Amino acid sequence: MAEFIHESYIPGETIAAIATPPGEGGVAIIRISGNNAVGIAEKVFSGPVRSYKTHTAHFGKITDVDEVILLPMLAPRSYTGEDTVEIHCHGGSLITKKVLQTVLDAGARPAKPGEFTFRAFINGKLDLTQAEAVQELIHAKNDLALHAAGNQLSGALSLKISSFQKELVDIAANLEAWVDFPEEDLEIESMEDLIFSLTQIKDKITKLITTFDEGKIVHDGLNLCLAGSPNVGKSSLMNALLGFDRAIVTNIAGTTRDLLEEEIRLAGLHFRLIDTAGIRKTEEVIEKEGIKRSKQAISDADLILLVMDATKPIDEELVCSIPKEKTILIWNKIDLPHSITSELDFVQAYVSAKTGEGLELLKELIQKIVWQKGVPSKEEIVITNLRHFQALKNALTSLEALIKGLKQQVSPEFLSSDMRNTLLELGKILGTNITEDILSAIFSKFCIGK
Ligand SMILES: Nc1nc2c(ncn2[C@@H]2O[C@H](COP(=O)(O)OP(=O)(O)O)[C@@H](O)[C@H]2O)c(=O)[nH]1
Ligand SMILES: [Mg+2]
Repeated sequence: MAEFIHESYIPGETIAAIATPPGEGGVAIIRISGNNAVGIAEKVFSGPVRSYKTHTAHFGKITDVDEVILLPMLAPRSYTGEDTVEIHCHGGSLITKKVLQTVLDAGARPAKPGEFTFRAFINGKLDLTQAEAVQELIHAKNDLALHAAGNQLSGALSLKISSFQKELVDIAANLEAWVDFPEEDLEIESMEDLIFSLTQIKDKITKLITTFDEGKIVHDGLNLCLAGSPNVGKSSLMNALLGFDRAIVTNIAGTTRDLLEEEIRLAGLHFRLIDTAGIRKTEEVIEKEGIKRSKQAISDADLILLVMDATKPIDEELVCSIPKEKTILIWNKIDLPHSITSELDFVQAYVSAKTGEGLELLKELIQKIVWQKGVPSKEEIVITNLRHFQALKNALTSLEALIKGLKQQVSPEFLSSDMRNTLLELGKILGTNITEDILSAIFSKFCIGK
């Protein structure tokens, strides 16, 4: 079991790690943070590190290892809020490890995954949503995810949550006064005001919660599944959409037997494009299993690309089995003489995987349909994190109980306990009132050096 960060956390203890990804590159960065970062850097570096001004770069040597640039960033103006020194060395994996070892030998402790960001959080440089945003920024797979993470890092979500908290605290003050002096009956008028204000906050929280569906599209991407009879050109279309030959294409029916998955970016979003085995009746064992998987992929898909061979009659049974609401019916092979006569109640597109004709229109159509599902605008604050979603839902449940209780004039103690729970759940999002193991679980998802 992974050791929790907080269990070994000693404030100010100096830690070090390689902050750049493993492998070879132009430059690699070793990061040192803690009370003794400067002292340790001075031990291993050829120059007088203690005399350097903060945020200045210095060329010199790490004894017997490498020529480097050294960059001190002193507290509190650093990522962690502690004294930090970065050593930029040549990006060979052996050099990098040796520089790190030299630093460790001089007295630093190896940092745990996420420990730099953990310290930034502990030292108040970032609240929890911002710390989580760092992680999301690193792993963002599309423009919108990048933007959402950037928004969150700049504190937009925190601001929104703390504005809810502030409004609630104001109301709580009224409520507590009433709890303390119940003999002074709350006037009906102020009671109605309270309910009104609480309902407004409730509506805002509800609105934020509903962004989670969009947030999931941004964060996780969507499944696009290519389906259809054998030999209609599903694999050819996969390759054409990707722009390289990922799937094997032959004129033999039953070529694709397993699911093939590849990531594709369209219009600022990312999709998992899944090619499937063509659906037909068969007794062949491998193909049969392939078809079973195709059917599963079709039912899991967010959007089905049902491919038809425009030169052939359609397989009515297959077409009827596909859910229309989440499907684009694609007539392929329109470079050949074809006849598309049937009246089908599907959104349709006409392409040639061979010549590329119609592909741009198809991409636009996919975009349009996905957008209708609700893709957030860049300005909108969306919830992309399950932890935030759950805390907001819990906050909403308590808030609803509070409003109901007020309306039914239940005993004041219940009201203040609902109020406290609402505030507690909102606080969890920002990282106040949060247990240490939850904290560690969040930060342990980070990479070492972050
Ligand atoms: N003329 C023409 N042939 C195509 C087109 N798309 C696929 N094919 C051919 O149709 C055959 C089956 O293609 P494939 O992609 O393997 O179909 P799948 O079984 O649905 O994956 C191959 O011989 C392809 O070259 C197209 O748009 N035009
Ligand atoms: Mg195929």
